[in-house]
Amino acid sequence: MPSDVIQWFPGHMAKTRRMMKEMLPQVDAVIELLDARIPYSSHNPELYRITGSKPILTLFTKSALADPASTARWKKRYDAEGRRCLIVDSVSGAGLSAIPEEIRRLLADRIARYEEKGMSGRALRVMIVGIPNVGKSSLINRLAGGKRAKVEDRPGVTRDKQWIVTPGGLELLDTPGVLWPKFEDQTVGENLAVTGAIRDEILHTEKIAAILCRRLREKYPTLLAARYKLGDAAVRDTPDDFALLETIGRKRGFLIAGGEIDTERTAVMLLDEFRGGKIGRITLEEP
Ligand SMILES: Nc1nc2c(ncn2[C@@H]2O[C@H](COP(=O)(O)OP(=O)(O)OP(=O)(O)O)[C@@H](O)[C@H]2O)c(=O)[nH]1
Ligand SMILES: [Mg+2]
Repeated sequence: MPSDVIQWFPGHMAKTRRMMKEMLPQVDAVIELLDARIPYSSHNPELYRITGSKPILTLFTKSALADPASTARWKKRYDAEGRRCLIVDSVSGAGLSAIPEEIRRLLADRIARYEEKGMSGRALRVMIVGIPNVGKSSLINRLAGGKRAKVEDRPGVTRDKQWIVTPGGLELLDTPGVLWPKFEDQTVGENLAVTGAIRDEILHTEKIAAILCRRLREKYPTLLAARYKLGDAAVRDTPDDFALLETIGRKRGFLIAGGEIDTERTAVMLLDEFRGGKIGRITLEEP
């Protein structure tokens, strides 16, 4: 992965880690958002160590963009490991109504203790964590009703922590997205780049798009062929990923002076269409 991406992490990472540790004693539970298209790459490997014994609810979010069969496999894996998890989508609203109940179930002991102390009805405080652009603020807005937290389709929108009260008796702590580099694994960096968790300004767009071509060719050749009218054979037999990107550009008529293909424009288009779910419901990694 581009080394400039990795250089970008440390200060930011340390600051958010500090904030998480500082706020942890004030919360009853943590909601971890995983991007259903990349559940492994979007998981913070340090999270369980940082949160210690705090109950965690994992949400596979953006599930409307992910391959439903893959998401079901991920959920099965998490269930088997005894981790609480739900499949949700904050745009369609799918699965969201189960969250407050699941939190209450997770915190049954704590709620009972509050009741013993005559503190029944006390709001449950939940910290929402996840990589940049995964949908933390979108989720909070859906649960709270209305546009309470700022949402944009780029990483790094939420800059500081913010408490938001929901009608369902939850107080949610929005946090800035944070990337946790898994240095040993280049695929993780690629997955984060392709799905939009890393600022596009610091990425080599054509390289990332070529990587996406490869991943789609390997796992979803039929969807790729159908979207760009390539024919299954062309997808299968095109020798290199950059050539495939060029073929897609030619099909779309993205040409520059001299009849050359505008690969930059093709790359931006391909990434946009993938992120917008236009190619199909796609998951890039399996449990
Ligand atoms: N399809 C789909 N899009 C989603 C979902 N959740 C969020 N998005 C989109 O993803 C983009 C980022 O959403 P945010 O809620 O701003 O993400 P965030 O995690 O708060 O991002 P940062 O504050 O930058 O860390 C927006 O374009 C949302 O509309 C989801 O469940 N499904
Ligand atoms: Mg946000």
